[in-house]
Amino acid sequence: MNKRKINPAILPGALGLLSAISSQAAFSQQVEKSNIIVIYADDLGYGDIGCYGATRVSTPNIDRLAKQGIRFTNAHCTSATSTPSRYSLLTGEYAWRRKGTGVLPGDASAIIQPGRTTIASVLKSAGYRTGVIGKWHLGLGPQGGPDWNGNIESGPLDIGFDYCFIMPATGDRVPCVFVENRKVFGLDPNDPITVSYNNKVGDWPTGSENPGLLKMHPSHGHDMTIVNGISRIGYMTGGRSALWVDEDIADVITGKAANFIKENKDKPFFLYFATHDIHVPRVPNQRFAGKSGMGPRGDAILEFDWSVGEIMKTIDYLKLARKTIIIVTSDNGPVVDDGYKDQAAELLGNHKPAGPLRGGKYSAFDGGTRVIFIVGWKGKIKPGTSDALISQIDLMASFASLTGQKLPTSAGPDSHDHLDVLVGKSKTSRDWVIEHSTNGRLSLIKGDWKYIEPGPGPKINVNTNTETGNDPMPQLYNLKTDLGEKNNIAALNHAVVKELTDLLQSIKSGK
Ligand code: NG6
Ligand code: CA
Repeated sequence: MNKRKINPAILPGALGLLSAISSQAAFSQQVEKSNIIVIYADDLGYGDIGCYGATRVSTPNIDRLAKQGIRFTNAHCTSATSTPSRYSLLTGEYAWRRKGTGVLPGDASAIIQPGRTTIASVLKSAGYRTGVIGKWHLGLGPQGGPDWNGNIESGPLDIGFDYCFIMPATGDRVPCVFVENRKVFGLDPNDPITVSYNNKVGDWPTGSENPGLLKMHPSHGHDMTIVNGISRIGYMTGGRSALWVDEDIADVITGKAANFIKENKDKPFFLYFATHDIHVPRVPNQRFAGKSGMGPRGDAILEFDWSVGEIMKTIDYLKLARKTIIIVTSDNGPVVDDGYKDQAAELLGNHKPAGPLRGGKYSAFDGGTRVIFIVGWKGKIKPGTSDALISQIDLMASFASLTGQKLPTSAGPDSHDHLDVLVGKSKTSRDWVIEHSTNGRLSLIKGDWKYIEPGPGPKINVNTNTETGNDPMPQLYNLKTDLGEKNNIAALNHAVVKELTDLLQSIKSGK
């Protein structure tokens, strides 16, 4: 694969300019000035967006970005849940190579160690101002977890981000507070925070003991401490002045993201904007509540689209569009009932969150890990659709390439430079991608083939009603003729199964 090369063959609209630039260094300086924004949705499905086929919910802002840019149809996150996908995105290493990279509790310690090379540190060393705003879910603090009432060490600021405003884990996990740089945002020191995932702390009511206090009831799990009328995973007490208001999360983090852009409008910047939408609990602002006709899940999609629109508006207002690459994608596939009774299943109608794909979040089928992926760069890339096989894990090496940098030898071991594919100059991309399901199963896509490793595990996740893709037998699908992975043809294609099993083995062993 084309690793870490600097590719001057981008920017079709700027070819005249580029031909005048003789040296690689001069080229790097030109492109170095391009800002990068990665908007990372949570649990947004391949079929949840207008330009990917949704009709019951409208997403005009994302659709507009797609019209101005490239809409990828064969793009993949690395894992079917949040923490491992985010770990891979930031480090360029498959999470399944490391223990302890599954879905983390809200009091977990950092799983990316201070000083490690990340997508942010790479861009920082290219002179970018780097920020992360929104969902983190990669742990904070040294072993033992973060000091919520003091300085929060081992966080984004220690792995290349200049600024952070984050939710430590997920909306459904305590503590329900934001962290800005090293402090809990808005914390009153006289009301310190205590968090536990093992036993009840303090005297705040819980969902299991006090269901009458709930404005949204759990369908499975999520019955511990109640915050804002919603019971969560984990127990907390204290920090009243710092608690987020679920209805305002999108407004708050989108506002912070817009501010970050404004403050850094004169420098190159990298913004990793990880929305809480459309993860549970889905509690959109009243501007969106009831507007989709599909209940809170559909309303959260409207809210997500609004957030994307605000970012685009800010960029346009500052006249930065030709200088800013905006990527919109998701950390994993869709789920309908993920633990709260929010009518997502009842009001779905004919909407298909995963579009034509089988399975969803948690699953080894493509619904878990084939995601929307749009690259916008006004005036700089030729709008269109690309069916090139791409993976989020390549963003790190591709951005290194964009900024004329070489990754240190041990950094981003699984990340490859496919900048030319991202900007539509080429469709010759990865030969294969790896997908990782919640129970640890790996799948390999190569060309039209998809192979899913055999192994134990239930076929249906009974809580979420998701098809897991688990099977004691090897599975092989031809995605060209069978995108919905309905016909397992492993038994008819032993040679292909053998080839893919061997390839998977060699990738696992790092060859
Ligand atoms: C699961 C939660 C689910 C969600 C998921 C993580 C229960 C019963 N389910 O354990 O609601 O929080 O973890 O989602 O607790 S992710 O998108 O952050 O990976
Ligand atoms: Ca997720």
